[in-house]
Amino acid sequence: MTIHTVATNPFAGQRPGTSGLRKKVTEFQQLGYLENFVEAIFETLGDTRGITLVLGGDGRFFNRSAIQTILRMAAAHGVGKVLVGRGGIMSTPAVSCVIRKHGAFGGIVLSASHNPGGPHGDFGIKYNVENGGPAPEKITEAIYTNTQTLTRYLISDAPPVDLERLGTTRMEQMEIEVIDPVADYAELMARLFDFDAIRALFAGGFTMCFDGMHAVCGPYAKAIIEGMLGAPAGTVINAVPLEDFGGHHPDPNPVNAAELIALMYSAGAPDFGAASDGDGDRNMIVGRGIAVTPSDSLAIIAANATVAPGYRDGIKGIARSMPTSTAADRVATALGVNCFETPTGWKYFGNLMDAGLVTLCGEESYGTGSDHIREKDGLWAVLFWLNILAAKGKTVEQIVREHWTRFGRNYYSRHDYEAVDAGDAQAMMAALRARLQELARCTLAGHRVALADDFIYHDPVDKSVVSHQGIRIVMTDGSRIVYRLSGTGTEGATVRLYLERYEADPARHDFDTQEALSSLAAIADAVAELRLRIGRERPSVIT
Ligand code: VG1
Ligand code: CO
Repeated sequence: MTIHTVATNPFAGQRPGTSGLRKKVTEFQQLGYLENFVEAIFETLGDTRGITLVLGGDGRFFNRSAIQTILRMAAAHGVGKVLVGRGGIMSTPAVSCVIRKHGAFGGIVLSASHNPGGPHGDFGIKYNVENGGPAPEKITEAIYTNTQTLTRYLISDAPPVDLERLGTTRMEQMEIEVIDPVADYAELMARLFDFDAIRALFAGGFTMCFDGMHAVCGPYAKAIIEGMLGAPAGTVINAVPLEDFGGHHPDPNPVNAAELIALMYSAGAPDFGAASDGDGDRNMIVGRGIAVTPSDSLAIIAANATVAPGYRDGIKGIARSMPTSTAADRVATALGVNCFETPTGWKYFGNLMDAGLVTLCGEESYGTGSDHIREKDGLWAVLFWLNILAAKGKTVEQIVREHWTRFGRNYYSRHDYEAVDAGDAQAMMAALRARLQELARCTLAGHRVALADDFIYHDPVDKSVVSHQGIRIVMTDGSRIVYRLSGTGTEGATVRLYLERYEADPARHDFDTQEALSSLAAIADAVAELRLRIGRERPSVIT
């Protein structure tokens, strides 16, 4: 085995977005593309000799070969040990859990999350730091800077490692341990939740369908829900991870998890439905005939948190991303704890959790989690709901309705305009930005504007400041319109429009969400000349 120094030239555009570097597989397959980015990570880390790293991915196409390349580069950089998931598989929350449990220096996650996979799909790579969470902005920016000045990378010519066999091998001086990707994670879940109560629930005939969407969560859900909690075999569907996710979008929302939604709205619906995404950090919660909005799910978990053993002493605080509905804020007020508003992306929650300021975090994009790790956690949210259902003995619908009766309902929806022309999207945002001062004094179709700004986040822990995190127009009655450009897409630009309206009166909790938000949607379109400027008649996805 020899370590080679390979000459290379920088690639443009290797700047990590909301969650790591995401590109088409074909872009990653260019000679040196992956190697350059990994080299930039190692250069950013500084002295990597003797450190322990965790490595795993969501099993999508290119995962295995990327793992072998990264192992050979880690060995060349003198890394002491790499913990790698069997088959190269490890969900994003499990990577976070393993980093923390084994005191690793950091980890590399290979995933493009909810983006489609396969030879013509997407691939992604993300670095996580010592606390188990996504690298903060200053590290991702340093990685990007390093990608722009690279002249060479280091790699060993060692042969491929057998990823199927558990146990330890060596490459150069580096130890490689292939671990069961589920074990540490499952053990953590069993400590957080009342598994006896959930087992009793299933033993009493409670029925559930978990859609693994042929993504990474299948093996985790099988082992925990069917294995440890005794749900009947077949409770987990689409459980085998496939390199192309069976040709589907592994995105757990009512549009992409259509099979599960159809089941949950049918006469033979089970009591509970759930799904997770490509890398296992997102979740969708569905009851019989009712899909729970992610923002509501966060609020409901917060309001009922103490039923779970891991949260028995109460929560320290809540954080939500800015576009996420304010339903959680109302729960925080009732509990007498703080609610923080952060930019989109899980990396902004890490400081708040490390400082002990918050326990629960959530995003409208089907992401919920807590300080048990430093990533959002799909299966965790599903188990939390199971624990709540077991403790309350009520249906999902009863729990949601009772929550609305107590706190009011935040009608909420996100409209995505995908793969639009990037120049048009940026011009639309720039035009809006230029009008913010004027908008802040407006009355729009009967709604008085209380605030119009481009969201700036001041991190209360490390005092860092990030700007341009989304344009928001907040009305005096609390209704909100938010515009953002996605930072995870790989084609053109994706415009996200977020709409929220609060309704306290239980007699008005039964409107169709889109109808309830239609006047706000019309205002949003008019103010931004949205459809006109991006040349689209309607959103590509509504969640
Ligand atoms: C999207 C979501 C954001 C989430 C991010 C990563 O980002 O809106 O809430 O944190 O995906 O999720 P964007 O920039 O496209 O809006 V995942 O499950 O793809 O890691
Ligand atoms: Co994900």
